Order: sequence, then C-alpha cells, then structure tokens
Amino acid sequence: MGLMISGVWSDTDSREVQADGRFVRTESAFRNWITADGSAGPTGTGGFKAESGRYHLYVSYACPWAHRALIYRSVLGLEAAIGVSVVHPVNREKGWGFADYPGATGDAINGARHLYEIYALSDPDYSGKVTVPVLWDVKTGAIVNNESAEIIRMLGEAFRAIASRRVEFYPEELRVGIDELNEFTYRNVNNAVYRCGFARTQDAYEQSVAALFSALDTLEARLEGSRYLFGERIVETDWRLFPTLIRFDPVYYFHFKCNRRPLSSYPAIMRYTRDLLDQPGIRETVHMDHIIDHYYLAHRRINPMGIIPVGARAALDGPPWSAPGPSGVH
Ligand SMILES: N[C@@H](CCC(=O)N[C@@H](CS)C(=O)NCC(=O)O)C(=O)O
Repeated sequence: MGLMISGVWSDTDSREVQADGRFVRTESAFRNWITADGSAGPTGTGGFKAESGRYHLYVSYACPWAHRALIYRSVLGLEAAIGVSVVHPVNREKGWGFADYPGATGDAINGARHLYEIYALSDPDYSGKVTVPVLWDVKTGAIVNNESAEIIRMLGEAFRAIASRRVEFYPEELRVGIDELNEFTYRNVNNAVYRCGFARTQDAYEQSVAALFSALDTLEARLEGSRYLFGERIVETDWRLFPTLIRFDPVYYFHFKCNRRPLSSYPAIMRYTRDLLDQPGIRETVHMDHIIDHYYLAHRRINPMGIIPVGARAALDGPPWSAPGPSGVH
C-alpha cells in the first residue's frame, strides 16, 4: 500500500497487520479543527476559522470514510463553500493519484499528481499513511484534518452560519448516546468489514465476522422499532453507518468475505438504508462505479487477478436500490 517516510513516498508496507494476523488501523495524523471564530478545537492548533471558499476536500468516491464528508457537504448545503477534488479509483502507483476517470477530477488547488504531494506540502517531514479524506486549508497551504469522524463534526458545528441548510446531526441531548453508538458501529461494522477483509489468519477473520454479524443483528432489532437509529431524526451515527451499508452487498460480501448472509436479508436495515439513500442530495454522493472498480481492481493483494464477481453488479439490482421508498413514491 505504501506510506511516506520523512516527506518522501515509499512503497513500504504500512504494517497494519499484527503478528497474529489481525488488521489494526493506524490513527490519523492531522487533527486541527475549523471553528466558527478560529479558536483552537479539542485537538491541534487554532487559526482555522470557518470561511466560505477557504477550505477544500480531497476525496475518493470509493472510500467510505471520505463518503461521510461528502454526505455532510451535501446535506448541509456546503457545495459552494467547500470545493472537492476526486482521486482516480484504481491507479495506485504511489498511493492515491489524479488521472482521467469518469467523475474523477484533477487537483485544481495545488496541481498535484498524487495525494502524497499534498501531505508533503503541509508537512515536508511527514511520515505515515496517505489517506482520504483530507481537509485542506487553501489560505495557509496546510492540512487541517484527515480524520473523517472529526471532519464531519466540524462541518456540522463550525459552518452553521455558512451552511445553506440548517440541520443538527449532533444534538446536545443525544450526544452521549451518539458517541456510544458511534464507537459500537465503528468497531463492529465500519472497521469490522476491513478487519474481515484484511485478516491474515482464519481465526482473526472468523472473530471479525462474528462481531460484524452480531452487530448487524443488534442494529436490525433496533431499526425494527425505529425509523432511524435515534428515532425520527437523522443523526451523525446514521450518516456514519450509511457508507458501509451501501457498499456491503456489492463489495464487502464478496471481496472482504463478509458472507455469513447478505445485508439485503435484513429487512429493517434495508428499509433504513433506502430511506437514507432517498434523502435529498444523497444519491449524488454515491458512485458505485468508483466503489466497485476501486475495491476489486486496486486491492490486488486480496484479489490478485482483478476479477469482479458477477454478483457485485447484480447486487445493484436488489435492495436498497430496487426497494420501494418509505413514501412509496420511488
Ligand atoms: N481514520 C481515517 C481512515 C481513512 C482511510 O483509511 N482511508 C483509506 C481509503 S478507504 C485510505 O485512504 N487508505 C490509503 C490508501 O488506500 O492508499 C478516516 O476515517 O478518515
């Protein structure tokens, strides 16, 4: 996969697989916060005031973590305030890069050919992984933050005065519950699918599959009695879960061997996924061509021949895509 060592790209393995075969994700490195007045946030340094046109997102349409940031930009109506550059889903020479592919863009901000150049511009000595999403400050030429969980929170909080839609996805009275369920869904769903796919022992794989499907059973039971995870209103946890749910049957089921049963066999989760998919601005953030091509063609270590299972595209004819919408309109 590769990483940077003292500001230079290296094809070295990022060493996220432990001696016992478990995949353990590295922590993100850039942790500053944009705030309404430019004061420092919970981590990092201050100086990043919310301003329209000042910040830029580097994303892959394939990546579920980057997808969260795109969803927030869309549902909050921040398209005019925050620009986006989209990497090529398949080209992996020196990590993520910019090249022609339908829907991918160049890098209009820095003219980079590879994403690692953006990391080097921000920190010429940077050592570590080069991941999307990246929230870039055009004004100071620095990465503000590369952790999706924090990026979505700051988009929701700091940009209230700039966002063209006022929606609160982290309401005061639900914060404790949201934080708790975020932790549960990150560990047992969002990151668990990667732990299944990147495990290098049977034991590590089976433990992850067990945790994943037990969590899906829990979520199914919760959603049988509730439109969204916290009742009638969509909150942060719903948007954090959605990118994993829509990738599940086309990708994770086959590619990451999350195949105890398809997600489409969970009726409440399917009804819920479809409901989220039907929210204004969401379909535009879902790019299944980037998603399918990236996982099957770029992850050559686990799919060496780059063969796309026929069931991957066939899954796009089933739920949540084909299911009737909540109002029966779609
Ligand atoms: N904790 C990070 C994880 C981001 C992440 O791992 N992104 C993946 C893509 S899904 C990545 O860019 N990996 C590096 C690579 O594929 O070269 C976040 O939530 O923002």
